[in-house]
Amino acid sequence: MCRGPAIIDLPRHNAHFCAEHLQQLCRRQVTKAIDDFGMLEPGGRVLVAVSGGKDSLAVWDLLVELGYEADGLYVGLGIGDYSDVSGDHARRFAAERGLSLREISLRDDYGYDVPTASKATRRVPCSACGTSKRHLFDRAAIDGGYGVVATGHNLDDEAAVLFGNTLRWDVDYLARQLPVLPESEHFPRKVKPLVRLTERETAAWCIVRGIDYQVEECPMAAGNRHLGYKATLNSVEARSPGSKAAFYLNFLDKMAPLLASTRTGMSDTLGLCERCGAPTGASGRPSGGSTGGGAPRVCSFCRIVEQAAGHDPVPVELVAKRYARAAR
Ligand code: Q46
Repeated sequence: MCRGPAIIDLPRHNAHFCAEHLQQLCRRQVTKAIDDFGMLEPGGRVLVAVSGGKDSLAVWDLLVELGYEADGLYVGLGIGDYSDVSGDHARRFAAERGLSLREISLRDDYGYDVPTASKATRRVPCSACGTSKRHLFDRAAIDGGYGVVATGHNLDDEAAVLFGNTLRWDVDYLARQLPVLPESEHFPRKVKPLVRLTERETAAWCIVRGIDYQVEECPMAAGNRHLGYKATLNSVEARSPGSKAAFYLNFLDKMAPLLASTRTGMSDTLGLCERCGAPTGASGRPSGGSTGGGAPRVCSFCRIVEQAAGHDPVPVELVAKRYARAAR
């Protein structure tokens, strides 16, 4: 770009970048994503879902850089050393920059962790984990007066999900695969400002910005089929640079609008959980009907708490090995 020393080549942009131009590229792509999809109001307040990995720390850093009032929330998942190290990175990042980081611990605050939840509920770890995180981020945002939750999903993540949804022609999921999910009475807006950046680019952002992050893969991810989709897309990308971005960004441009009419307003059909008051699609007697007949309406998060909190803690390795075997 400038004849300065290059630190990275990005074949999809057909160029090499120095540290300064790489940062410009990242800021530009995030600004474009925010503007194109109306993710945030200028200078707006946002809660960042922080995992301690490169993407969540990069999105937090970029949002602060771009002038947003961005606070972090870290949810301790209790996945052994992986969670300990991830939490340390999140805390150090916030402390070094004087940013506000709130923490919730599944084990200390709710009496369970992800491996135990997986065993107790017989769900794959990522399902129990995802339900827990979604519930806690939504609740923290609403309680804290944040209208928006930002996550670190990047172009590789979104392209892999799109690939999976397309392989199954899962029209419901395809219709909802947007970088912004609008706020509603019960939910904050969810935004993904990194959708125009690949994970290699967010890693490079962290390196040039001096951000230490959790480099290990979550030990529970072994059975996660998105890793396989990512590998497939990477091999296409290696032969044809730019394919991954074209696949996902052209879907947003050309296909998502065609699917708009099939998008259903989910929150219209939700009831309220009798335990915690959160919106839920679970069936059961209507809210406020506790004296009536029928099973209580209980959300997935409260069901996990009920089943997992009384269970003996399950070692990470036990669950990780089981799902790694199942994935082979
Ligand atoms: S942390 Fe949780 Fe991921 Fe680990 S258990 Fe699966 S979902 S892989 S983002």
